Amino acid sequence: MADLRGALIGCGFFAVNQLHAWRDLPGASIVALCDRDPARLALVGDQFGIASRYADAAEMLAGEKLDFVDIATTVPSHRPLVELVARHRLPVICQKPFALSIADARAMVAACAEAGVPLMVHENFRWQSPIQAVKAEIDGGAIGKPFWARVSYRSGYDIFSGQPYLATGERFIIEDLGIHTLDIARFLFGEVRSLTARTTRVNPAIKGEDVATMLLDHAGGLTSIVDCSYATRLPVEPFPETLIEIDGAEGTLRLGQSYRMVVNGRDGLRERDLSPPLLPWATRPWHNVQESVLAIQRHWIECLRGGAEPATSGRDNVATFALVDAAYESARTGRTVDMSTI
Ligand code: NAD
Ligand code: 89V
Repeated sequence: MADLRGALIGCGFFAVNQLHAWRDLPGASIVALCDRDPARLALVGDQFGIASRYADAAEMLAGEKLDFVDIATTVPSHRPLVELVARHRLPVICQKPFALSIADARAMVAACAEAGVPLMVHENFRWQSPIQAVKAEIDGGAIGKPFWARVSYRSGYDIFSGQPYLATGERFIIEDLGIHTLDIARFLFGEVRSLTARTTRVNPAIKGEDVATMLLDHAGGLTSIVDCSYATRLPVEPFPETLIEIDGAEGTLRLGQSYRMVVNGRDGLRERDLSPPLLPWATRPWHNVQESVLAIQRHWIECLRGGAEPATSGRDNVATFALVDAAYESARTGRTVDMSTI
């Protein structure tokens, strides 16, 4: 079967990971690149040996024969680009954060539904192998029915040198990072009925909040805490690990620092090292995130070939995006937000 022909829009900091993963995956190839910054276009095009290069996405879509488009730009361009691709009736992947607003997120889902094309949000954190292993333990009943959980990401890593735009937005940690950990909470514990959040900014050099603590009431009765910080100086820097604690009716599960999982459950006490593999092109400490890029892109190829809806489809991601919106609203008003109002 011939490779699916993909085009990538946005050749910035993170897109390089996506291009490495596309190069490693059988079944799809990136045949054209687009970036409005000629220097990035030339650098990345040369690095990956991709000769078809465009400064304008509309020109690329008019000039290339494609099977899908991968959008790796920052959020302001997501809606216009997704809608442009939908007008060309092509399947589309869009990086997180999906949208500037929930209205934009819903509009992109509607545009792709009307065009009859799949839309996946590149929400990769749930695809990290340690998170998948935690999900398998829960689903396998290792600790019985979970009733309490914590999804925690606390770091002092300088994220701003690689992604300077993160220092300038009104919204920072919930929109950029909390969106991943809220998605993990949905993935592991199901949909959310209500949410309460508190935020603060510790780093005076940035505009948005860099600490957030969120309390989630899940529809199944479980309560979870989702907390994140880029102002936390630990003796051993855990970036970019998500730590997880789950209490179940028949035991407990802990995913601790350095990817150590301890399950004290139905089958007694078990400890596993869930360190992700270091892919040939990966660099520590990003290798955990980089492995999840490979996994989500493999999933996309399987879904396109099999006609299945991706796990993090646009439709699915609207529910994660709603949690982000609810968190900002709760932090602003001091009130608990009923998710049916978002
Ligand atoms: P970046 O600024 O380094 O790169 C974005 C690139 O897109 C730039 O080269 C820019 O010139 C180009 N671009 C923007 N609008 C364009 C348009 N309309 N047409 C053509 N090119 C355009 O940003 P980044 O750090 O690579 O982040 C990109 C996205 O990836 C963000 O949404 C970010 O949140 C996300 N991201 C995701 C992860 C993850 O783990 N999923 C990690 C890091 C970043
Ligand atoms: O997803 C992101 O945009 C990254 C990271 C997870 C490291 O915060 O900035």
